[in-house]
Amino acid sequence: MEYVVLNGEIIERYQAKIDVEDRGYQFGDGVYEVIRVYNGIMFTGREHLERLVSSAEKIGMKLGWTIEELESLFNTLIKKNGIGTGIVYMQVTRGTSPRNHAFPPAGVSQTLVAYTRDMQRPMNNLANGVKTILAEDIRWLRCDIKSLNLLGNILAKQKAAEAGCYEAFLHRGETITEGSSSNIFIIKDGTVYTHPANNFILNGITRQTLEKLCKANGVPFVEKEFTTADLLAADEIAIGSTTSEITPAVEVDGQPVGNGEPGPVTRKLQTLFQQEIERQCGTLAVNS
Ligand code: DCS
Repeated sequence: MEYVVLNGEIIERYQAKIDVEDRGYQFGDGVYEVIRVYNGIMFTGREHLERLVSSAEKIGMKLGWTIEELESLFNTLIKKNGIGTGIVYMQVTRGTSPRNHAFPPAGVSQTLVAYTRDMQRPMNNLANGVKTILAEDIRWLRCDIKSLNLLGNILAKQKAAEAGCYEAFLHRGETITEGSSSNIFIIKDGTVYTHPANNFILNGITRQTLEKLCKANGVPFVEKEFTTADLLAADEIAIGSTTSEITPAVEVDGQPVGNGEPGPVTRKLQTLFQQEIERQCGTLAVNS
């Protein structure tokens, strides 16, 4: 039996019905989060839920559930679905109302949906790294909002998939912003560089966690714009996201990154990150 959250309730998946005029379905008018689960425990759960609240506020929605209510609902869902290693996906839309671009009248309640999925850690990618391409960043100017509207991201990811690659690195003009579903870190002479947290990127929870870990462990970490040329000349490149953790990028547009193997700083970041997972969620099994 698979359970999902619909509004405040946990019900069987087949019983969950969304109206055809839900604004998430018609406009992508809502926000979402993906939280990693290790050993049945949400990793950086608070930070994700706080970002959900903040994404909602940025589009003029005051969430109809408190962080504590959401935490408790998702913990119950994880337990009921028997998730050990996986994810919780959640989205909140502006609700169901006759189609009209302007916000629905007061009193229309938001739609909250959440489900879990078993998802092993990407052990092969973590060990060997992944291939990537460059793609133009054609998204809107509020990439700091984790909006359901992902067309710009989808088109870039599809381009990567068609090239047999894992991720597309997006550039606005010459500036690298982020990946289609990740943040990007380049390493040059032992320093980690990443795009500043402004409206051009999503301030990833993985990114924020990594920044804290670097600062606490004496790894130089600098928030600064860098160009496609800097990226191609980097010693190492790492991708950071909830599902990818810290994944080495070993190729960009067919060119090897450094010597084409995951580098020592990336390995150090992976170790620090895994230690943080284990601190929050307990020891990880070797292959999951
Ligand atoms: N940038 C974009 C555009 C993203 O979509 C994501 C995560 C990130 C950065 C990294 O953020 P987190 O570290 O908080 O995950 N995207 C989520 C997604 O859509 N699937 O998995 C993660």
